[in-house]
Amino acid sequence: MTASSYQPRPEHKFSFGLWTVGWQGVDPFGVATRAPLDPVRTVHELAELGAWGVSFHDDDLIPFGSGDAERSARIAGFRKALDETGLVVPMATTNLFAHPVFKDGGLTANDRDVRRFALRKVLRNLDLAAELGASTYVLWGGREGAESPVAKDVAAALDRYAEALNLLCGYVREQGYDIRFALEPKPNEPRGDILLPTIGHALAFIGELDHPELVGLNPEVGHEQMAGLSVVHGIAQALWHDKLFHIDLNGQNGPRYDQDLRFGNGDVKTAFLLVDLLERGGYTGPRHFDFKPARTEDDAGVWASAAACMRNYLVFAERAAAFRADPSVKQALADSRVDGLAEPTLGAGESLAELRAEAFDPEDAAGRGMHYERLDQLALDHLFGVA
Ligand SMILES: [Mn+2]
Repeated sequence: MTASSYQPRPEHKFSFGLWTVGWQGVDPFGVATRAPLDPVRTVHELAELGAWGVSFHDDDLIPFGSGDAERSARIAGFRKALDETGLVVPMATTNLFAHPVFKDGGLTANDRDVRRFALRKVLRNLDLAAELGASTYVLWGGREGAESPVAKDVAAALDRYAEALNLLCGYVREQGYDIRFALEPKPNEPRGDILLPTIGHALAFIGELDHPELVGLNPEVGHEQMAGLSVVHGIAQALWHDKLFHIDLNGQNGPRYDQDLRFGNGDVKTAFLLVDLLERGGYTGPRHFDFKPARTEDDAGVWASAAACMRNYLVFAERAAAFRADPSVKQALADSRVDGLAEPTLGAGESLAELRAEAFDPEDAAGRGMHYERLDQLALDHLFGVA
């Protein structure tokens, strides 16, 4: 593969949130280092780079508190840019975290009138998402949580979260929208502890809803890593449940603040093995980047980092395909009996009595090497480009 093969094309389904490249560099210790980006320009720049889609929070496109005329004008400008570039809107979401009214959360705020306002805000942007053709609506409950366990009745909060999801699913069905919801887990930040902190918590919650078929996940690489978990295992389990509706790709260096590094920075090996999983695991949705160009960067640096997210994905995909096609890898996988796990433990027609009667030498089995070190090194050699 030549370097030009790393040129992103629409069929790769790369998408970016307006808030990613649009991040101005405001952090808890410093003010903005970059000027605001006009969403219209963002659409044109992303298309120029080879992206396929753009996602948005309501407030990214229409500043909080805008009047109807301004709202219409901004939507019209955005639509025009989409039409001119062919970019699609695969996903939309609601900002239920920035305005101080949401300081105790949106859908699970202790104040009922805040919860009702939050629901109205979601409904309004859900209509816009449907109009713009989005098929996924993400709910990231950044403020749905607490700093102290005594401040939040978690059971009641989950009741209210479920109530909101049930109302939203009912609305989507009633309107005939082709939209499914995707919950985005995160363990903490900005709240001390956030509800539905991991993929596993969210999967269990979905099973309690009225329309579980309409609700899945939007896991973010860095969020699982903030919790010290394997994002590859988490995504694999989400796929196993048919719940990987969407994904947020970015980079993170272990449990610490939410770094939102460009995809490829941070835990490179995990990023490589995640792409390997996505490319062969049946995921057909957007390859969506939710990252923040470092606040050290100027405008040119923003677009360079966006381009690098896509380039790194394509490099990983190429290396993963080569890894899987390598005869020595196939042999190493066989030597490690990786395929053996696909065989049911009980044979077809076999009884538990037969299983119990089987002779087995644990000392012999314990002496078998698994050869995982060689297999893992082959993965690294392919990642390094020295296989
Ligand atoms: Mn993040």
